[in-house]
Amino acid sequence: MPISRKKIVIVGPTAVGKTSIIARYIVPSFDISGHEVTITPDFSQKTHTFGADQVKFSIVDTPGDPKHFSLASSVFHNCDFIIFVSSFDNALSVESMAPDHPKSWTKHILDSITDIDSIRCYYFINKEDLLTSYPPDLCVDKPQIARIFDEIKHRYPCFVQYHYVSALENPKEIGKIFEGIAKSVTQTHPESTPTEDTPILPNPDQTSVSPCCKCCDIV
Ligand SMILES: Nc1nc2c(ncn2[C@@H]2O[C@H](COP(=O)(O)OP(=O)(O)OP(=O)(O)O)[C@@H](O)[C@H]2O)c(=O)[nH]1
Ligand SMILES: [Mg+2]
Repeated sequence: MPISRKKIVIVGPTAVGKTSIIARYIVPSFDISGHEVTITPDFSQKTHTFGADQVKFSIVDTPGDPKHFSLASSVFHNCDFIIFVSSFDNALSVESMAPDHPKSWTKHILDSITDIDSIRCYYFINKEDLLTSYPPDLCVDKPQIARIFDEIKHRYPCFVQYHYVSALENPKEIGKIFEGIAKSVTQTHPESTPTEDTPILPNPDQTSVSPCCKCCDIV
């Protein structure tokens, strides 16, 4: 069975929901009611199977609090994907993703990575559920996010897509987005190692790829 092993690192300001997104992706029924500040990188794994192909993700959760976040750590070593996370209720978490922001997350991280050509990045904006329960002026609006994503993608073409998510209300959609990323691995990385008795055949799943969520249609 061809197996691809890929490393995903999740980054972004504190309390935007990085740990919650991962927890709900790994176990959709996971209770995410509290904020337990992540203080050191935390590792989890999940495997996706597409016919005869397997994609094994190692996922690294990182601290968002500047007291604990450190680029000196080796978390980005051999990384394949980086997911940047902001949240709708935190305007600064969105603004600070822009490459020209004085404390830009994208610039800070991506300019420090030497083999950036081998990395693909995604941008998640979490807590979409708050758009319906919070006063609109307390939430970042979607056109602003689209503008900032354009700036990011212009500077860093390694960005693929952005997704509105809600770890609280829609873990299924988060699962689908990760599944879409895994599927892209089987399509773009034919170097995955087949065993002797598994000849490389077209993967039947590849012919039926549909947008993995509603955001895929906009970007
Ligand atoms: N309303 C809402 N709350 C959420 C959502 N996702 C996470 N939260 C809440 O946001 C808070 C912070 O979530 P975490 O996942 O701990 O945030 P984090 O980004 O890992 O924070 P650090 O570890 O400090 O970097 C918690 O109280 C979660 O319950 C969501 O989709 N909607
Ligand atoms: Mg955390």
